[in-house]
Amino acid sequence: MGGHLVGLTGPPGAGKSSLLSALVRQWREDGRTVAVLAVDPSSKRSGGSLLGDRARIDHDPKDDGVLIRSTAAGTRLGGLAPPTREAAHALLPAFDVVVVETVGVGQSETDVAELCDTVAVVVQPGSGDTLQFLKAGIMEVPDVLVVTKSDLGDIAMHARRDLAAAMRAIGGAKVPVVAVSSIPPVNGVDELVAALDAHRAEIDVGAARVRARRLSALAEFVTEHGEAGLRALGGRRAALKLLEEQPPDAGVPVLVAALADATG
Ligand SMILES: Nc1nc2c(ncn2[C@@H]2O[C@H](COP(=O)(O)OP(=O)(O)O)[C@@H](O)[C@H]2O)c(=O)[nH]1
Ligand SMILES: [Mg+2]
Repeated sequence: MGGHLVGLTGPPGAGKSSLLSALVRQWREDGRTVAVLAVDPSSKRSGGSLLGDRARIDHDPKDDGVLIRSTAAGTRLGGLAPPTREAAHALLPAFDVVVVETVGVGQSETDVAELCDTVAVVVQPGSGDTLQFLKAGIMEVPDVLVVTKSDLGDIAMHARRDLAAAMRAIGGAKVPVVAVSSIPPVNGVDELVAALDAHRAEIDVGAARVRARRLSALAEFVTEHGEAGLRALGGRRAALKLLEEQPPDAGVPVLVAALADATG
């Protein structure tokens, strides 16, 4: 079965990279190996200034139990490129935890939710992120919610309370809301690790992986053949059904063959 595929997503500046430094340290202390694929949208725009002051994920470069890679965003706004999905699957047998870190814009949240076993959505307190989050309608995405910068005190506690209330209101009361501080004194990271593990323990990872593989094949097909290709197959739902009738690894060739039938 391999490792645990974790998605970490949230707005720029929310504290994802800083949190990953603390998470990687915690996982290594627990004796787990970790790979991080950081999807970098800034390469599409002028320089890195879009994202302002950004922390790096710091780790011991001599520790071969940790692998950190930056990868470019996909063609769709913020979406995951097929090579990123492939890399995530390829790393899973070799690492105990594989994290895909994305900036939460546009398509990326739903892509990450499709790919990963467990998705943590990160918001920072007092930034209007909470409100954004409610408006954006991505509340089905998180398996765990993380409020960062808990060292800021009351505003972090308020954000935590508001998010918990919002989740209860949509029937998501069982989604834990964890507050963390990633700067010393680091706080809440062990609680977050426990929440991620608890989620993994309660899902059917095998079924999630099969579904993720099929959705990856679908995304790859759309990258190659466009929305027109998808329409020729009768739409997204019909294309997914074609994949579901085949073994999990049948993948893109199934759709390409169906496209040839449909257009030939
Ligand atoms: N006070 C405080 N600042 C933090 C914390 N985590 C991150 N930051 C700061 O928030 C800014 C953005 O953090 P970064 O990790 O780069 O966010 P990312 O864009 O989501 O990866 C940086 O200046 C960090 O030093 C925290 O727990 N407490
Ligand atoms: Mg970052």
